[in-house]
Amino acid sequence: MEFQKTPGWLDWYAGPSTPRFKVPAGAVDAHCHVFGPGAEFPYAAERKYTPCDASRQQLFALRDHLGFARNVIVQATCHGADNRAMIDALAHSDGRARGVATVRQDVGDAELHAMHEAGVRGVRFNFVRRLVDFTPKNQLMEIAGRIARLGWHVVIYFEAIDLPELWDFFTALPTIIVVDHMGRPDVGKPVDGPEFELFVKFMRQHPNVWSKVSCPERLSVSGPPALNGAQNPYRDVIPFARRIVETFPDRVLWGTDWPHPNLKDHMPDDGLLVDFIPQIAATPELQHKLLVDNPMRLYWPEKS
Ligand code: 0GY
Repeated sequence: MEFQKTPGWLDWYAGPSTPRFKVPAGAVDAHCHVFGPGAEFPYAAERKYTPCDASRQQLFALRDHLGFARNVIVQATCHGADNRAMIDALAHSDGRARGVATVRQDVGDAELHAMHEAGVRGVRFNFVRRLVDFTPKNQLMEIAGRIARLGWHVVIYFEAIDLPELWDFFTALPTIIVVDHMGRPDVGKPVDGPEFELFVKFMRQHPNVWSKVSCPERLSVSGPPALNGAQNPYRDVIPFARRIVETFPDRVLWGTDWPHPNLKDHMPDDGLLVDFIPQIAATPELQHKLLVDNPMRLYWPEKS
């Protein structure tokens, strides 16, 4: 099947630099996606964007280039609840990838068990309006109850401004909760201002809440060096990510977010994203927790 990319869509960066920062042995890229290829795994009818293809082979080549050992592949909204591309990637990873799926309320127990066998360890609930039509919360809560029995967790994606309204639902979830991209703070606001304080409180009051300190390229207002000559790429995101890493060192994860859906201004060099890590996790100990200990405890507990 032929798919026409969404206008303005940028392809992922094909020649990433070799990072100067060497990630620790066994490091996990805990947030990345596969897109199609559309001819083999068609994009979902209900999608809000049509991406460029980004195959498992290309993802695994990037993993090796950047020095990572493992991936956590998160179902992207362009595939809806059809998890075949993600599961195919898990099946071809030699056990080096685990997955986070999107499921509907009518998913069967046999299907959930098959996904578990394939390496799925979580479901993603998405509350970002430009990406999905919302699933009613009672349906999500029922899904959460079922996947809790498999020992899975829930990954949540939302904008900072929506946290107050979603708070009661999130805090009632019966599993570990992993927040994508620190709940998308507005980094133009102060790191100790009321909006980000609410997110810190969310993590402080609820020890089952983890956060990905990922996506500086998505959150940054200052942008990368090529755009504005800044010394520090994405420097405005650093205080936010650093605060979360230093306050909750045992509940943070990091990922490239390759192939970077929906970026229209610039496409990050994944090598530079890896070089960003020491700015948000300043010591070898913090880096090891972020890149190895924490993701292994959550996704490969049998090996950690
Ligand atoms: C991300 C972010 C985005 C998209 C998706 O599943 C998706 O389509 O997650 C976004 O557009 O902010 O984490 O990949």
